[in-house]
Amino acid sequence: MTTVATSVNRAQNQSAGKVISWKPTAHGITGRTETSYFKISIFTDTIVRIQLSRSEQFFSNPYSVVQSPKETSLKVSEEPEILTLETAELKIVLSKNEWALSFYDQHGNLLNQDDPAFGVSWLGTEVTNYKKLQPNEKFIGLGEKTGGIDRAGQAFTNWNTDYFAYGVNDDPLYMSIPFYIGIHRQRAYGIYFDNTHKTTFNFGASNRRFSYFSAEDGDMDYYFFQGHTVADIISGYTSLTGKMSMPPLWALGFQQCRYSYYPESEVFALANNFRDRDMPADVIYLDIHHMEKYKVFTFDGEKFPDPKAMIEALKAKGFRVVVIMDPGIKVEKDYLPYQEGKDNDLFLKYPDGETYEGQVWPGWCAFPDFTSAKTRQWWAEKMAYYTDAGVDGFWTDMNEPASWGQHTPNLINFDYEGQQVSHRKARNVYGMQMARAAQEGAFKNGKERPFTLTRAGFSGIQRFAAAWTGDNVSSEEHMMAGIRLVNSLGISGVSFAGYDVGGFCGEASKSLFSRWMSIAAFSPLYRAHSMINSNDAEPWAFGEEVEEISKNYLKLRYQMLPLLYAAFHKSSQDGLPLAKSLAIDYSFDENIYDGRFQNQYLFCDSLLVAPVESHKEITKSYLPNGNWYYFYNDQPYHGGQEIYVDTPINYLPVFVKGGSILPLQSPISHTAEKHDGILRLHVYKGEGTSSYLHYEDDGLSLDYKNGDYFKRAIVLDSDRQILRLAKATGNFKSNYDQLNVIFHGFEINKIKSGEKSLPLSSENLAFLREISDFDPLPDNRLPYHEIAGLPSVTLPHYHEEITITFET
Ligand code: NBV
Repeated sequence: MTTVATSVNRAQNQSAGKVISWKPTAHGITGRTETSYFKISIFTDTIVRIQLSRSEQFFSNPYSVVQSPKETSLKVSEEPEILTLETAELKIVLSKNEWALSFYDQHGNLLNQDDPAFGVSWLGTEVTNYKKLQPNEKFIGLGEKTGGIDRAGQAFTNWNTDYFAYGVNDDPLYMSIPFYIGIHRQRAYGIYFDNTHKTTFNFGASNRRFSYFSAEDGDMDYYFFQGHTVADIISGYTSLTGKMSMPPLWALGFQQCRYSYYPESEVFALANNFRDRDMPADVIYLDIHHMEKYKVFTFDGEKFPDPKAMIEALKAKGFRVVVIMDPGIKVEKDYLPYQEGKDNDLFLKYPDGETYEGQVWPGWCAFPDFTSAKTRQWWAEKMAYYTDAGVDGFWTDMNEPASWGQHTPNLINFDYEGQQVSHRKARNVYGMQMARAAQEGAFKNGKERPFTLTRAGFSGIQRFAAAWTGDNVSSEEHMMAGIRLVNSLGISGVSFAGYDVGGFCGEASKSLFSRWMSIAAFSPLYRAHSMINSNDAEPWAFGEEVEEISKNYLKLRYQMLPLLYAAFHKSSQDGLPLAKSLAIDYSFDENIYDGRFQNQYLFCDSLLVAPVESHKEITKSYLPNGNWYYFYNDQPYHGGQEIYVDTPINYLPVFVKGGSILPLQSPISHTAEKHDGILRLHVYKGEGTSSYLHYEDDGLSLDYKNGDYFKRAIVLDSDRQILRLAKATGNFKSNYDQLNVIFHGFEINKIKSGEKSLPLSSENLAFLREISDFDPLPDNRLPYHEIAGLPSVTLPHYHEEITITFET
């Protein structure tokens, strides 16, 4: 390996300099500049990888990218001052006098441009790419980052950090995703910086010349995405770094956690409470007290004398159990996992070969090197201890990795798939590799889909686990911040995400808890959690009114399961999130970035959720272009305007997008319970045609991969008044046998299926049950709970191909 630029002045900025030579490669070009080696590789017509290194050998991250370059129609041409690489959708111009790239779309519109003087530069080992700030450029994404949705004017660090009770503007948190999208002049582009060191992203903080991304060390190695829409760019990023697989259906239900439920009798009491109170739930968590002295792969024999029997009994009540796993392995001579780790060389080590030890819950611990395949396999095998006992889900905590003192020494060695690197390069991927091991271990239980939840992660984590936003606080601002964190994770490939409902640290007030329960009913992951030594925080612990409100939204969540499940399926295919920041579909609408509206999001593409603090009784919401219906009473609104909405504590503002097809079912108390067999299709009048892809499978096994699913397009033509349910594909028999179509916004006198007239009925509908005893609504406000006289029709055979026409 040779290194260029031996006379580097490490105290001063040194740019890549002039392009000295270049030659074509199979997918692009490679060459040298005055101070570095470079490679440009075309992955697809819209995705290109840029690499610059000061050594002849390029370093890469083996963990995140799962796609390799495809055949494209690349054309390379040279002029005296520039080199041009062109695909069907992207033009890249390299200035040869001083390495600087400009990216254009196929129409010649400028998307992104290096700072002409600094382009790619080094300062010591630190490598940076400076990009010219574009007029009114907005920046979204970057995963689990606090702050507003537009990140312009701010800077962020990626360094996975255990941050108890973080502030709503603090940085960095637990997970690093160095991917962002820039938006300007009605256009967007994406950049994924594939460097796992500590990185900084500056979107015009403390300067007005450039944005930049830099890494403490390693190569400049980034992917550039061109797309017609922000959604295209996210799909591009998730085709590069992978998509989540279908989770088990039960993971979409309500999940109850606490630090910690024990002993066994308390866990049973919890389960019984949910069932006795008729509050739907699917998951109970066992936090660190389930272990003996916090030792992973143990159960405390006193607290949990027979875990297998307990889990079986919980399953009989429709509950799945998730256990926590921390990476630290207690240093204890006779503790088998410790011995095995030592004997088989599975732990992180100092460069002199001594095992690295840090302090966590069990005391002094050794840390499995999850960046080694051997260690991951061992860990996955050890998990048989849990899966044999019937545990279905795994929660990887403290995997930044966290330890007392919060300063893992940088010289610790990590295998990093044989690259042998230091903590500086490996920290950010450690948590993701622990989640990967956990997923492997969960898979070993046989035929069921695993559910894994992780705190730390890096780009690509969506392939291995769902994510939650760590130790948040019981406050209004945290409730709102959590929404933005989840939406930002969604922009960055992580669709399955959530926050601790009620707040982990502190005590939620009654109203805060109520509101949080209702907002999170519209979060991909619906999980409540609270800290040790805090008040009880189950949905019935705050009194009757909160219980009623929680029950309402829990029931609604379970009614929405067909919608949610189809949305998970869609996301597993196109990589777009379920909780969609409005910046995805309404990227060029300035209003959505307004601080007052930036927490709003689209859920499952049809529902506009407008979260509001719990103490507010009225709020302003912004409806983007289109037509909308207030969810609870069908009041129609034109989009493109700000509106006032009443926000009594029992109603979270939600609007249905015109043209939506919302599939709902009868409420059930857990996902394995039978519903009434009727699929209720709510169709909302919009403009032109709109469609929805209905998806079902057994919700549990991997058989869907072999064609055991039921999938069909449902298309609504609002102008011609036709609803078509296409022939289903797949071998799975639908879970529903009857179809009930409910029409919103249409005036209908006659309905026909083919030539046959169908009996039209009129329905009075409530999405939430009436909370009659409290009636917190002031007298002058409408009770929203009833929508009267909606036309509806029932068909006996849901699975058939159906065309319905309706006449006014
Ligand atoms: O395992 C205890 C907690 C857990 O409940 C929480 O969700 C994690 O984020 N864990 C952190 C460790 C200690 C927190 C003070």
